Amino acid sequence: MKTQVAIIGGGPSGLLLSQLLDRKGISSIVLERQTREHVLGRIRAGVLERGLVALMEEAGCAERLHAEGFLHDGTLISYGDEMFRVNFTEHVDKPVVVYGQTEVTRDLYEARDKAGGTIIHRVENVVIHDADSDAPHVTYEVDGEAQRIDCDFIAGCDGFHGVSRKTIPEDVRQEFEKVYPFGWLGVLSETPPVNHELIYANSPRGFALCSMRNANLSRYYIQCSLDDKPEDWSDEAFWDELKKRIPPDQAAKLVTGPSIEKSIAPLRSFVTEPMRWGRLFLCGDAAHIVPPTGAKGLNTAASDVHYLYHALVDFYADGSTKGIDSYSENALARVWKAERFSWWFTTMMHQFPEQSEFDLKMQIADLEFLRSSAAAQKAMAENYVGLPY
Ligand code: RFL
Ligand code: PHB
Repeated sequence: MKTQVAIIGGGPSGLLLSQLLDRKGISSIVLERQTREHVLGRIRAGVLERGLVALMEEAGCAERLHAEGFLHDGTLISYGDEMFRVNFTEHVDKPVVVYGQTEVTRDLYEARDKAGGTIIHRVENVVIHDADSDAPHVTYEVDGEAQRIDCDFIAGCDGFHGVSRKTIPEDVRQEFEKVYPFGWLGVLSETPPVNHELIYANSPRGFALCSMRNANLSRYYIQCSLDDKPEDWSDEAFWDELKKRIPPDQAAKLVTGPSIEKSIAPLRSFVTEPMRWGRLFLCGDAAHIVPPTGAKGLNTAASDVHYLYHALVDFYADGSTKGIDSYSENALARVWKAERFSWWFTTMMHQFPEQSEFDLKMQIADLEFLRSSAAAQKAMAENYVGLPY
């Protein structure tokens, strides 16, 4: 087979890139290891920056997002007996949209189907060849049969555990990592959200987050031990613990119910440099991971897609390699700022096992400053709604 861009990974980055390229007449083939049902069964991000919404609009996939997504123009932060609000629209005149990654992915799959796009599921043993030449190709197996795609470029959109990043030779690749000593236990339940805005809670018992998907679908998280297993936590134990970590007036109105999904995610900050090697470009979680506290993972994946999409469109329009040559630098400049924000917010909101009394005082001082300073709130709002591309 032949295509212009071979895309490895059919998560949100890969699908969005494929759909955007198609609308500019650039062909692509998406290779995905899992079934579509598996990809759509993963419950992940919930908060979309304006930049991602704009890309979905450009991709022709934003109709349902606009009809069903919720505009949030602020968020709540609690600690001790305090709860305060950071107002996004007042400080930076931009809201975020609460709309699940699952729905973003579903909308993109539908658009690719409608356009007759090629997405090959259940691929195995994907190998990238000659990415540092002018004629790269990808081999893989599907149903035990060997296949080959010849292409101009390869987009590595295959997440943290994919093959693309590891294709870049070790003497070229640099990795930067911080692993946090805790995870997030997440529960999805068909109950009305406790508040119409998200609540990020710093409690002496550990972090908690109250989020949502729609008027009758709530998403809650609590900080947990890395040794915990989802099955160790009964629904009752989860709700009891959540109530102890959020302000009492919110706990009193929390509607509980059976969980329809329960999972644990470890927290990590990770960046690989460079994000380009020859004709291979890394996008999204394949190149970087953030702890979910700042809601930046999917949004940073989207900014990578933006830079790569424009670089490829320029290349196919007039042979310009300017965008391609600056892809890694442009993408990384924004990635590192998202890393900084996610690390800062995570550090301020969680309990760390080795935390000293001094560290605790610093957390409270950071929170007090954020509560009382318009400048600090503006900086938080600017980062949360998304830095410009
Ligand atoms: P994905 O979604 O991991 O997709 C990669 C795809 O590649 C496939 N794959 C392969 N395919 C072919 N061959 C191989 N060898 C392959 N290896 C892997 C995989 O099956 C998969 O389908 O990466 P992508 O597209 O870069 O998207 C990144 C986002 O999924 C991720 O950053 C976010 O979910 C992070 N995240 C959040 N981001 C936000 O912006 N806002 C949020 O509110 C937010 N909340 C979250 C989150 C992530 C979470 N978890 C579970 C880590 C909340 C949580 C709990
Ligand atoms: C979510 O709704 O899943 C969510 C929201 C905000 C975050 C992380 C996750 O910071």
